Amino acid sequence: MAGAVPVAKSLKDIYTEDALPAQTERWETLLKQFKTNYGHSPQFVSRSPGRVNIIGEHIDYSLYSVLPAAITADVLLAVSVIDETSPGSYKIKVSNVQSSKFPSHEFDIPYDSVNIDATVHEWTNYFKSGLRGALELLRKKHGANFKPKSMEILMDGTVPAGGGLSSSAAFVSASALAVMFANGETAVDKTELTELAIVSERAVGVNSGGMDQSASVFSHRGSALLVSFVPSLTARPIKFPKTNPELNFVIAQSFVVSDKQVTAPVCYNLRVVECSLAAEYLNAVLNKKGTPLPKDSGPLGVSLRGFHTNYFGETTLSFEAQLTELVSLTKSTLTQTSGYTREEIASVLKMTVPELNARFTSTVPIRAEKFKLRQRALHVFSEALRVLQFLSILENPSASLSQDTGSSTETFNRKLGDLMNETQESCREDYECSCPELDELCEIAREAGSYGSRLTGAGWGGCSVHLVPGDKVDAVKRAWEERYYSKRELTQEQREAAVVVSRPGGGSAVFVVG
Ligand code: NG1
Ligand code: MG
Repeated sequence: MAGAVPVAKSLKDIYTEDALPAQTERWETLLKQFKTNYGHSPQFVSRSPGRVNIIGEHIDYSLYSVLPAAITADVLLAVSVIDETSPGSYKIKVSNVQSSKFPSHEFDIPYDSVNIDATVHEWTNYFKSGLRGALELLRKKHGANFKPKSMEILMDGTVPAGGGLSSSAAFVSASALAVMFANGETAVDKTELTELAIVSERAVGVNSGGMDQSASVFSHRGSALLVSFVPSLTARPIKFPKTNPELNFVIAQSFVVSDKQVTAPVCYNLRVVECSLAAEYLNAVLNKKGTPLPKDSGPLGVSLRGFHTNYFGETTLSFEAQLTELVSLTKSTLTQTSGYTREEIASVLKMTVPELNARFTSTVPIRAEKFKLRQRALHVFSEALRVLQFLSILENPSASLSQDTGSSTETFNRKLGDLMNETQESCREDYECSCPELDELCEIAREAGSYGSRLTGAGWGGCSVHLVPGDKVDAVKRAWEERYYSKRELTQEQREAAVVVSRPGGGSAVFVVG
């Protein structure tokens, strides 16, 4: 048992020391604004942070472990339970501190269903998807006739949207948590909350994996988090050893906005489909016993991890050796570098094209002539391997340095950084989820002293993450300013938010007001 979401007594329980002054001011403004909007104080605030992914990109939906960390930026929902129901429905009033960008809404929601129109891009959809997930859980606990409470909500979100720092998962997790708490669940189980947030977010139209919601809910201040999905969801805090100079994760915005909901048919959702098709294809060709892939918790019910397990069965090979073998099997089996048509894949899977479409491309719309199974599988297996290697360097720094002669801190940094650089190359070449601006930010940073630079999150824009020793942070920032940010038309606000030196923050929490 991972335990319950903490009920914080003070903001010190939530934020790192350097973030406290600004956060205290922000919370006071939120509580005041709530009073202005609704005429009384909120009863509680639910909070869930964004995250930066350190390593393990686009492999969570293939059910391989990933290593994210929560950031300070978060979603706050100030909430009050109200007594405004009608016989068939309850009321949800939602407003946002940025009211010109995110207009207020009042919903009368029927007791039996929460309607979400994923084709309309509407900010409150994320709240509704958290609401829907939480209600499913509440009904499982209290019976099908459970009647949710009416609520007034004011949101303040500081995670940039479409920026690869997972604003959506922070919003969905904070919403589900708020609904649970408002309905009397004062000890919300972290695993239950995460699992429901993962499934709920798919209702908004993106077939996402489970990394973001896990990072948002489970993170511990000062640690990254190893999130694993097999055999079940687990999250383990991972400390970074102290080095001198201290290592920092620096996050830099590209200001290329990639809205996953809009681009999903040719980007994110297409990759999810390609990975599942690669799993089926490899299984059909390589699994001589002909055992079908096991149904799993990935978005399409079959995953590369499922193929992996099916292929090796009981084995004495180490997990690293298995992944290394899978990389070479992919190269020798999936030889078509230009991709595979639906007809080619269907014939290997012994199904018709309509059957293939019904099974893999009907629940989420995608647009593609060819599916690049080779490149996608190569990225996934090699990235899963890099996560393991990264972890073993972190957990056993002296072993990984034993044959080295130079300064041990320097070698440690270089080894971690090299893995992050390899991730970026794999994302650019094989997964095709980078973009020229992200590549440029990485190039500039490396030249100015970053050990490892890569995109973070889904990519195609958004943020990048860089491993930079404390004495090089200023030089890297200056280089970006001169060579990247000064060449773009940015508002003062964007300029100020462009680069963040991140300390791993805490996960979801509830704060009782009063
Ligand atoms: P972002 O783009 O940061 O929301 C997405 C997925 C993750 C993961 C990463 C790529 C959602 C909610 N999240 O993150 O599950 O697959 O891309 O590693 O879609
Ligand atoms: Mg997101």
